[in-house]
Amino acid sequence: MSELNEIMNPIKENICLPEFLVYERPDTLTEQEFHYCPGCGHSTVHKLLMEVVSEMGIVGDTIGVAPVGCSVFAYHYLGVDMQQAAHGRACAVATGIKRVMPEKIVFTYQGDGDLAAIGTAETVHAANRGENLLVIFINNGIYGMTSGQMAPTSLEGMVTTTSPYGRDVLTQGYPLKISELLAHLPGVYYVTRQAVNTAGNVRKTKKALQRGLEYQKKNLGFCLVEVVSNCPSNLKMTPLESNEFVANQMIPFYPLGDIKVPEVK
Ligand SMILES: Cc1ncc(C[n+]2csc(CCOP(=O)(O)OP(=O)(O)O)c2C)c(N)n1
Ligand code: SF4
Ligand SMILES: [Mg+2]
Repeated sequence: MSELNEIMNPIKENICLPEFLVYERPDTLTEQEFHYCPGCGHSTVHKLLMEVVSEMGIVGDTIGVAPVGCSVFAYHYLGVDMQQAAHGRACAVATGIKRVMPEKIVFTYQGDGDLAAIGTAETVHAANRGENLLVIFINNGIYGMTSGQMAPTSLEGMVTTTSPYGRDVLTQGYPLKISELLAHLPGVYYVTRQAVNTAGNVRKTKKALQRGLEYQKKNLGFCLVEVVSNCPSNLKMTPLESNEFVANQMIPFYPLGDIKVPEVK
């Protein structure tokens, strides 16, 4: 055994050299194992968000609000101060926190069932008031946590447990483009839609999160980062198939890129 250790040690040491380092978990992510299904975009966004918080050096100044949805246990993973909110109420809770402690950096982390259904009113009014928050909106087109019911964001024709024949827009309405809707409001400073289905998109999502937090540091108003994501379990797909679904079905309807970009002054 000790011989084996001797053989292995130089290799281990080499692997730890900076030039061999491929990835390092940010110190802002706790060591708690994610409960998310394999391939779920929530894990990627958690990781990116905590990388940004760590790189910006704002861990002690950041407060997150996570309501109900698959990310209900976000407080187990995100190593910043976290507050749980009732389903749909994240923007209302975050408004209170930010107004009491305006020097803190406050974000919400909300699913599409949460933000675009039960919490639409809170979100629209917080945006319209220009609350100085970063809202992170995970649009996977479905109610993930409760086994795949139709969300306002589900695509036309999409089969879900509550639309077994496919979403019929005549009776169930059209998929709701929250980002475009909020971008019209004067209190909203920055709106972007990104995705985490490819390495390139992951990098762009990280940049968008960083911009959202930096704008908040400067008190510039309401920022929304929508992330088009996947739900392999409820789509009954492998992680790879669900990423193809994002690329071929979701992104054509929810095009990626900045929707409201601050003017360069
Ligand atoms: C007041 C209230 N209504 C309904 C529910 C049931 N519920 C829990 S999570 C959820 C939907 C979550 O979907 P989404 O926000 O899209 O998050 P995802 O799980 O897809 O990430 C619903 C309807 C609840 N917990 N509380
Ligand atoms: S049910 Fe869907 S959204 Fe929830 S953890 Fe699993 S893959 Fe992710
Ligand atoms: Mg969802």
